[in-house]
Amino acid sequence: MTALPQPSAAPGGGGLRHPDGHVRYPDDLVERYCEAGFWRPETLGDLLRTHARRRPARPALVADGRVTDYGELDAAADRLAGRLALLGIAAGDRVVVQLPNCTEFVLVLFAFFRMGAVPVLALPTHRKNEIDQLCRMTGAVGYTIPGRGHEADSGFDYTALAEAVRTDNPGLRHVLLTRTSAGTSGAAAESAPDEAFTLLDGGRHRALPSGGTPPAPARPDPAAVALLLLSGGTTGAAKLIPRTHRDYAYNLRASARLCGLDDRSVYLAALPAAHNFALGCPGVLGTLSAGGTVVLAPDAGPDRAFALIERERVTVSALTPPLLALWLAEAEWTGADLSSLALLQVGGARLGRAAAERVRPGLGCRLQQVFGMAEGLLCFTRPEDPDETVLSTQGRPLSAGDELRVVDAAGREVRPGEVGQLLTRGPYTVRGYYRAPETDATAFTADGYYRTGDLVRITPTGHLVVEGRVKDVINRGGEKVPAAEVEDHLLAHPLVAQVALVGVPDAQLGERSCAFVVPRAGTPGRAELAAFLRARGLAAHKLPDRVELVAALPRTGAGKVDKRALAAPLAAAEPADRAARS
Ligand code: OOB
Repeated sequence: MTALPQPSAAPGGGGLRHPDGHVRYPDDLVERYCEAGFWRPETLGDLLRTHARRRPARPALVADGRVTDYGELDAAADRLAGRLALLGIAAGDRVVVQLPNCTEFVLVLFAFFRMGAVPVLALPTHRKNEIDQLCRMTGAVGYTIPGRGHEADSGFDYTALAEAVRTDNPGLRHVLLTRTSAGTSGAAAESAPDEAFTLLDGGRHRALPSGGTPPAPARPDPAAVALLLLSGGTTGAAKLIPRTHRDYAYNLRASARLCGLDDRSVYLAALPAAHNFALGCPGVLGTLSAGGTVVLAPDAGPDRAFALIERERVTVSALTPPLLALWLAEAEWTGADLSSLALLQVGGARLGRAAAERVRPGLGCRLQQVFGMAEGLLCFTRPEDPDETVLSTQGRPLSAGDELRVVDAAGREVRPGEVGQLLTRGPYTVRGYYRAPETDATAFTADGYYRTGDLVRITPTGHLVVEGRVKDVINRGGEKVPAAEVEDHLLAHPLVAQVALVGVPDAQLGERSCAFVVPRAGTPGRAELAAFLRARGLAAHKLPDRVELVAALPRTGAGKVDKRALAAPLAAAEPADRAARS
């Protein structure tokens, strides 16, 4: 958006790769981002320090009725970092973190940030296939999972998963479990927060080492990778997004400022906090950077969320469109007092106009549309925007340093207001994926723009409207399903000769997946194929919602499967804007 100089051409995604796996920003932009004040010499581990020093007794986290104040969280993160260092986890080591929204999630994140260890953020719904992939891609030395107390909540045995993952990933030296009591009220209050984890060791639980005073970990370089986020993806292979301390610190600080967060703000983390939206846009970390209070909800269902909003006087939260629909339905008859809620962010998938219009009358708060991606770029409608803009656009870029191009299929910039693929770069958008030079060659332009795969148009006021996408990803209510990944697994089924996974419009989720299968023999049905994928360790949201058997897959002139032709009859049966009208 700003008139920045065009950098010299280099091969696509061909920036210099740092030994820690991220592609560096070119020197001229580093200088510019520092001079503009976007980047500061700060680390994510620093983020709590000021508030902890000034007002240690202020509540930082509320989870399951238990309050952790700033002083306590700050000190516990240091102690936990020390104990993890004694265990042998070092700066630069990767550790997969798979935890629901709970105190321990935030605590272990800060411990890793301070040690310079790099959390790899898995979602609670990920299963063996996804976790194996994360371990392989990162060479993770550790894996953090919920202990039994949490299992009771989710009904899933993460301990068994961890044992299986460890068998297939010998480099995985440590499995950290939240303690049985942690995350549930009762006994949790009695144990210090840094006692929140135990080690899983040959089927037994062992305490973390605590002998002697652990050396204070050296403060990481603000330019180093702080965390790895999972990409929603534009192609088949899973990809990780390396976010550095200073770029992510800017991401969350600028988001918090835009949303007007301060030390009176109370943010309800209803979406998984491991997802960029709820983590740093401004989310959990942005709220803590502003000195506010984070309320952690184990799920986003309206029952629990409304009770928390009333009890904790929540002022701000974030949702995807399908969850908003549930909240709106519940709000019609709930007795809960939602009057503290001032702002509701909605993003992750396209929000229909009708649902957008119901937010203020239904929930009594302002709506903010958010169009974002874990790769970086965030667009927000602003509090001061006219209603029409908030209802009909997905916002405008967060930063004056964000550069956007909208291009046609040949890569040429379209005329203002026309629809094209969005390309972007800026002070918090990555220049390449983690250790993936081949993907980078197509996912980024020669001059470092990320090809979002989203089709957008830009209004005269600079707001974006998302019109569709060119990437082969199904957006299932905000959860992204990379079609090629699921197709590869389905092709392994003995009865499947060919397959194409296609998104079809759906009133609840915006989109659901349909697998068009050319059978080799027999009639493989939905239940059988879903069970097959589940057994291969795929997360539930990737299982096809529907299976259609066909004699052949239609092809485009170029010989590729014509997914549009496949989806058309199903789309006609379920008009695309029905979600908007529901
Ligand atoms: C968020 O992040 P991801 O990485 O799970 O997915 C990014 C993709 C975007 O490229 C776009 O295709 C889609 O999700 N998307 C939207 C949207 N917000 C995201 N499509 C239409 N309308 C929207 N408002 O989804 C994400 C990250 C940070 C904040 C919010 C969402």
